[in-house]
Amino acid sequence: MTLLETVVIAFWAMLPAYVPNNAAVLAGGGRPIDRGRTWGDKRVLGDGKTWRGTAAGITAGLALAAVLTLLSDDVSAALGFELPAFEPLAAIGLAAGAMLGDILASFLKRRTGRQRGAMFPGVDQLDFVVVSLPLTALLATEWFLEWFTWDVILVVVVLTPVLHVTTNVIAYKLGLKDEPW
Ligand code: CTP
Ligand code: MG
Ligand code: K
Repeated sequence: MTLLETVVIAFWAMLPAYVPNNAAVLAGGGRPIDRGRTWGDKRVLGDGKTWRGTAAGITAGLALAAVLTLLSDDVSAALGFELPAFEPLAAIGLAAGAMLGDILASFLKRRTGRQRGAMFPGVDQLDFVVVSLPLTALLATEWFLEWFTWDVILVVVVLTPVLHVTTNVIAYKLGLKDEPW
């Protein structure tokens, strides 16, 4: 496999985990998951983690996985190498894992005294990878082992922070997000 092929496979395979964060930003608002509760003198998760944003994020990830699955044969033929179709459990692991990772990151941010919206370098960029990949490995083990080879995982770990920073700066400039991270 060439490096370009590995990058394309990594990006394609991760799209159902990438899009939930962006969908949550667009759809967010309403009731916070922690219902305003605190742990000690700090919020459990904060107002930035809502049911609506989470549901929209997971839905968007699943919908994208379904669309990519329909396109995978044609795109694979056009590119000349195989891209993954998403098994339902793989799609769930990627989309729900991404939202879960983001929620866990907010939990860690509050415990470390960071206000809502504060940045947490490293965690902000990789939280969803750290949860979505193990969850997918658990839910769809054979699919995961077929597609997330070590070289693909390495590309994901390098590529994701770059994409994350880029999309967040764009979302900030468009006025969709309050902070550029
Ligand atoms: N959002 C949401 N539900 C989620 C994730 C995100 O509603 N599960 C929405 C919120 O409106 C949130 C925005 O998307 O403010 C940006 O997401 P994020 O940067 O993850 O949240 P922050 O507001 O920065 O809060 P935190 O410090 O907890 O990350
Ligand atoms: Mg934020
Ligand atoms: K986040």
